[in-house]
Amino acid sequence: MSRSPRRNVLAIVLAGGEGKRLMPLTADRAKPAVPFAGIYRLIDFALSNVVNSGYLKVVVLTQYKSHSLDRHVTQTWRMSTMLGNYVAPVPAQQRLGKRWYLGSADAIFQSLNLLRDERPDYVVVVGADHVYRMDFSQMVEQHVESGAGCTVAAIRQPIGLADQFGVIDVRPEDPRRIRDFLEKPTDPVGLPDSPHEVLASMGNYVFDADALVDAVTRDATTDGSRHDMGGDIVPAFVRRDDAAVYDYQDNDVPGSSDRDRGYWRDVGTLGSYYAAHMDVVSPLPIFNLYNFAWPIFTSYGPQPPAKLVQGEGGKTAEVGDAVLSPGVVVSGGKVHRSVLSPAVYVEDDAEVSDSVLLNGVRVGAGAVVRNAIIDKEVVVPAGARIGVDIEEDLARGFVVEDGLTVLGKQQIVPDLHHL
Ligand code: ADQ
Repeated sequence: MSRSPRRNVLAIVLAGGEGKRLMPLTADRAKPAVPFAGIYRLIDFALSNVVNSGYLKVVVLTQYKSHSLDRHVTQTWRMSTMLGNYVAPVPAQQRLGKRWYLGSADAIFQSLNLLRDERPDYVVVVGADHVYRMDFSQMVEQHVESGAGCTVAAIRQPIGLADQFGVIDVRPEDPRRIRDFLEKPTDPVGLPDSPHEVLASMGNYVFDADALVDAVTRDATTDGSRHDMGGDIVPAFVRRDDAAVYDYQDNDVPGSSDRDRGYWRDVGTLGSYYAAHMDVVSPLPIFNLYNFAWPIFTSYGPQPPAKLVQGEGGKTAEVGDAVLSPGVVVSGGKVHRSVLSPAVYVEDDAEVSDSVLLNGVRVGAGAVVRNAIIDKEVVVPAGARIGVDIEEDLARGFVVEDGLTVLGKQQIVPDLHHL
């Protein structure tokens, strides 16, 4: 937990994102509610970071398909942790006309009453769809020292990904000041010392509270604004030469090892979502979920322990390099390099490899699942094959992307012979 001086900080977690590129996983849930590593939801990482940083006044701004997100935030963060009274989900309030939030800045504008009530000196604004550990109090200290009205957290990313991020250009004479900020540029320029990389915004910001209120209020009546934190608010601070950058590499989270210090994954696509899971599965995990000095809080309901048992045919379950959640049963099947979420059932002679199975997926006897992401409660019938033959997968209407076969929640697996 953070040991920095106590400051009057309100944390705002932006959790209204749609996550179109994660379809079909976001068909029924907001991106921050997408499950991760078996027992977590993406939002648990942002909320755990906020709370471990010592900030107990937290609001979560939700909108798009927020039902399962609200339920998770309420169950995990209001009821099952000691922090319950502090974390409040705030649905789109439609205070200002009958509309939902336009962009992330409008979400804050529509919730300005929360700032008036809490009267913070500083506001930490964070996204809810990344996997990482970060002590925001270290960023707040640098923000206070810098005297800037806005500080943006930054990390180096490959230049090929620049069109997914806000790209930061710093002053050569003062590398902590932002000279230019381009939201998702299509013709990025690499860093002087590393032309294949850019300095990307992590979508996490610290503001002087007054400066944030001014900025989102002014933005609300600005013609042509998309009312977006990265697209409109940060550039406005930069134009006034009032924006600083915080280098994530300077962040020192208690309990981090050399291997996972500086780990940050934007899990915005199916490929990156899958890759982040493989980081957790790897025998020496690149992202360490066992850092109890900086716990990631969650809840997953009343599940019994995971169990590996002999199948009916007497075969022993074979499991290696796998993450098993509570409620999992592997009965004589084989599981390798995979994440099994709560209540996944793998029957006799079934084989699951290089895959991510979400809650309650059932893999029938003798079925084969490879290179797949399978959403909640899908039943893979006995003997079926998924991720083995792309033509077969396409013929059955499955999403095939980034070399992965992806099935949506409760999607039916048709019998190939009846197509
Ligand atoms: P994006 O992630 O593309 O880029 P956005 O879609 O606005 O930006 O999402 C940012 C966060 O705000 C997410 O957590 C999302 O869930 C949430 N959000 C979006 N619209 C919202 C709304 N109307 N109400 C509440 N929450 C909302 C941003 C920055 C880039 C930066 C990347 C880092 O704009 O500059 O590089 O994040 O991933």
